[in-house]
Amino acid sequence: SYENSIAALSPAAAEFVKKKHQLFINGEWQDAAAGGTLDVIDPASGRVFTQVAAGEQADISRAVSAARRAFDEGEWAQMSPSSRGKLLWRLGDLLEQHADELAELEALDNGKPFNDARWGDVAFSYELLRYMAGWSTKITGQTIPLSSGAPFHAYTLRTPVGVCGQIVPWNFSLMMAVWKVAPALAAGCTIVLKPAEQTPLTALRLAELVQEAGFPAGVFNVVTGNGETAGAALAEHPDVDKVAFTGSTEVGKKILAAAGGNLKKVSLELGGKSPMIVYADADIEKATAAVASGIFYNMGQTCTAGTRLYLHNDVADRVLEGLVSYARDLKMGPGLDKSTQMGPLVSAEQKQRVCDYIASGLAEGATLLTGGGSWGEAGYFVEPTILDHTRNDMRVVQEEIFGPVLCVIRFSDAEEEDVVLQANQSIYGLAASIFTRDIGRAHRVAKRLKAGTIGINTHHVVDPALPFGGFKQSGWGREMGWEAIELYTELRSVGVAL
Ligand code: TXE
Repeated sequence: SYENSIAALSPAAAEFVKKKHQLFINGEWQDAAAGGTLDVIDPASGRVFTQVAAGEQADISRAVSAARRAFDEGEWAQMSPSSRGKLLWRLGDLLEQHADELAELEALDNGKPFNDARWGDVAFSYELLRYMAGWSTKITGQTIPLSSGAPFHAYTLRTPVGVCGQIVPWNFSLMMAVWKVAPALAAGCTIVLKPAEQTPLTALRLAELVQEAGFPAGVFNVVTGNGETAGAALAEHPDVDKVAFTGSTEVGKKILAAAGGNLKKVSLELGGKSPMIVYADADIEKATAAVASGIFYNMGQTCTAGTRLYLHNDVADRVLEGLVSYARDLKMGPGLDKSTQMGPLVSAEQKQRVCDYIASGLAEGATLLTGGGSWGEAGYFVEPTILDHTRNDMRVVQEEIFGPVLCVIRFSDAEEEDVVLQANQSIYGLAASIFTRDIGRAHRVAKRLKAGTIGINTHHVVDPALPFGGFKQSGWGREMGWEAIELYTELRSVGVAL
């Protein structure tokens, strides 16, 4: 129940939840100019448990001005790369010190299992901060011999892009924020962060920790609020130099249009419909486990979720038997209950969307192997669901469901070639995976699949050092690794007449 969820919070997390949640602008906590608030809902019970400020255009403008001042003048603009790196490392340490509390906030706000939040979202966030701390002192250009042989000493100079608007979703709220915040700070940028309206809490706690770490005022600002108001105002603001967005492809296109006003730099991490191909020669036990977590991790609300399983006929029964028993054994419950393996979806809207997709798949002729709809009396739970005998022309196979729904498409020996083409038949291209013991085939297919991240005998491949992003309508640019630093810097060519 709701009371049980709240009672399960540690004193530190409970104290944070009870606070008045304001906007963080120029190092100060402030109400929204218009005074509005948004309800925050516990998805395990459907009950409102707190409010946050509803920032709008005026608040975005205040935050952008603060970020502009911090970028152009003062301590941050003068700070040495090594001091920036130290601050980032300190922030990583603070996240680790408060890891349980942050994981509880994420589990309450988003619904995900506490252990996934603690060892997935939060641990990844502090490791990424440390990884990016290291880049602070290694952002270099090149010296370039001129092709004309002209008497010039020429070199490139890489400097921070400026004020960054960062708009993030609710599926990994803290982690999506840190994916963007860490490289931007390492590069020397300043930030206005707009978290998702469904899950604003960890971004606000992050702001407290940024302050505690000792970042100068105005370097990092958080404006909570709705997408159409606060988010849109940030994407179109003429004094923002770069916008980074993670979310739906539909909104990604709006961000792009809004950014057109001042042609700010844009990076987008959007939807996916990632295929997993299991060949007959795969290690079936390992492949089954990887496919199961490929689809069901985070209740399927993962942009890289393996939602389309292309499964060789010869091993289909064994794999499906394993997947069905995995799905049926998942312990469902509120994220704050430490024994929970599968929490609710984030919102009533998301639950409805996913249930409608399951119904549409069945209406188009899929066979239900397990699951099929909502679970429990309260909250936004959806059972882990497997739809067999789906086809590429079905909506469930083409559109992003963003829930725990696996679509199975079987193939035969004769279709070995065709299956790669089918896997590529999507407007998306975020991730893909191949399960086989044939090393030649694994590398051949890895090169043909049109996706930004490829797993061979594994599905979720993600690390602070590995560039992450999408082909096609899954986005623009690559986050993490050195490539993230490129997103947050501008390159100058300098020529010195000798
Ligand atoms: O996403 P939105 P929603 C997909 C997934 C899901 C669907 C809808 O398929 O079912 O999107 O989810 C802000 N200008 N993904 O509606 O709206 C919004 O406030 C500026 C995949 O929640 O894209 C939030 O902060 N900003 C995805 C952020 O955009 C706007 C993760 C994401 O919300 C805006 C989430 C606007 N006009 C959903 N409208 C992934 N790639 O992982 C909204 N926002």
